[in-house]
Amino acid sequence: KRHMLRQSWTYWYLNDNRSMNWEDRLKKICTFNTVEDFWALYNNIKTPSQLNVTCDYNVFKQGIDPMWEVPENAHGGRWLINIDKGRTAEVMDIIWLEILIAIVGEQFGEDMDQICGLVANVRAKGSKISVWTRDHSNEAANMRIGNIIKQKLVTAPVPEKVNKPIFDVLRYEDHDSCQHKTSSSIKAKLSIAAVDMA
Ligand code: M7G
Repeated sequence: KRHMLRQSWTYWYLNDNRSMNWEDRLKKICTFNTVEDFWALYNNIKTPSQLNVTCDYNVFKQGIDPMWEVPENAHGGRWLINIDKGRTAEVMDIIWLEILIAIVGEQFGEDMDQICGLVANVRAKGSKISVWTRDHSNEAANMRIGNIIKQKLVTAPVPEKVNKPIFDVLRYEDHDSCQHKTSSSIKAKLSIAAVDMA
C-alpha cells in the first residue's frame, strides 16, 4: 500500500563545481509524491552534512524552481537558520530532516500554499538551512510558519551528546536583500529566538 502525499515535491542538488554557472550546477534528483518514495530517496542519498562544502540541497514543490527568479519566489523570502561552525554535523541533519518531514507532511495548515521549499547550503563559514516562502510581506503567515518551525525544532528528539537548543534564532529575510547584499549580514524582517527571553 502506498501513502500519498498531498502534493509532489522535487529534490534538487547543487554541485560544488564553482567554475560552472550557478544555474548549470543545479540538477533535479527526483520527484516524489508518496511517503514510501520519499524514504526510498532519503535513505539512498547523502545527508546534507555528508555533502562537499559549497553544495546545496533543495526540496521544492514540483513546478517551483529553487531560484529567486521564478514568479513564485520573486516576492518571497526565507526563514534562515545559521548553523554554528562549532556544532556537530548531525545537528544539520536533524534540522534538515525535522523540517523536511514537516513540509512534505503538510504541517503548516492553511499556510502550506505560502511555502515554496526547503534549502540546505553546506558552507565552510557555517552551513545554513532555510524555508522559502512566497510573500515576504505576509508577516502574519510568515510568523505562523516560523513558530511551527521553532516548535518542531525545540521538540525534535536528539542524541544525548547533542546540546539543546539545536538552533539559536530563526531570522526572516526577503530574497531581494540577499540578491543585492553588500555586507555579509542582512537586517532580518522578523526573528524568533529558540529560548524566550524573560
Ligand atoms: P548562496 O548559495 O545563497 O549563499 O549564494 P552563499 O553566499 O552562502 O554561498 C551564493 C551565490 O550563488 C549567489 O551570489 C549567486 O551568485 C548564486 N545564487 C544563489 N541563489 C539562491 C541563486 C538564485 O536563486 N538564482 C541565481 N541566479 N543565482 C543564485
